[in-house]
Amino acid sequence: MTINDELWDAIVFAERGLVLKIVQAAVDNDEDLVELLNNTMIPALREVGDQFSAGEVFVPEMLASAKAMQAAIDIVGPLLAKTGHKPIAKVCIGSVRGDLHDIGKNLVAIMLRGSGFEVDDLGVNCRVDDFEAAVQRGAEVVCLSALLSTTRDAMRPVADHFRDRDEVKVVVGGAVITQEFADVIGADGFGFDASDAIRAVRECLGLAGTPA
Ligand code: B12
Repeated sequence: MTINDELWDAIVFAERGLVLKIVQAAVDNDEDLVELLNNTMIPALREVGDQFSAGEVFVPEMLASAKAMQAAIDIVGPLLAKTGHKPIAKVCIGSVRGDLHDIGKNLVAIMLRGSGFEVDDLGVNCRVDDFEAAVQRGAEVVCLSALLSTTRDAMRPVADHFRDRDEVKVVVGGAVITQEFADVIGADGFGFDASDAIRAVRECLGLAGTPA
């Protein structure tokens, strides 16, 4: 696993300008952007979370690192999302009620778009009605994201709402979500990270095993 130490430090210390410079150089040099995301950027932000847990940094520092990360994703995202194909299906995604974390949700949306799905991104703090409205607009899969132990229970009413609707699938994910939790609330799928989200969405649409 290759870790870009300079980019790691730039995210941890929230040096936005430096983050942008390094990521733009990676794009210009045709580096593997998925590897950069998975091996450096995401773990660096996780490190900030660990420092927050340990009381070494506080919300403002966590927010500054998140902004630096989001700025980098704004460069990388459109490149990952390029697809010339006709959409496979329409899905919607949102962070559940009470949850304002959106970096992981945004990444999942980018990767789904890059894998040929049309994505209706509902943003953060989404309620059952927001997901229902997206289904009315044509979403076949409802993707829910939660990062807090206190907000993951907000997935339950959404799963309950769509339980008897065979034509709508519910896929859940986020740092506090496990397969076990997904089973307990009766979700149709669980994805561990952005690539696994694609697998989960394809599987619940019966597309497993076919090429993306
Ligand atoms: C950045 C950050 C923030 C930023 C968010 C900015 C933003 N725009 O998102 C800010 C500063 C606003 C913030 C606020 C808070 N945060 Co915060 N935050 C983080 C941090 C450091 C990184 C999260 C992140 O973006 N990770 C990178 C992304 C790429 O990873 P990800 O979100 O996990 O997503 C991946 C997978 O989970 C999955 N995935 C995500 N969604 C979905 C959806 C589907 C359908 C699927 C299939 C997969 C999937 O794929 C993604 C890509 O690989 C985490 C630490 C951590 N270890 O997660 C804490 C963390 C989540 N925060 C935490 C806390 C406590 C808070 C606050 C309550 C702090 C406070 N006292 O105010 C508030 C809550 C605000 C709210 N109401 O939501 C705790 C949660 C603890 C818990 N178990 O509940 C953490 C774990 C930090 C810690 N170690 O204590 N936070």
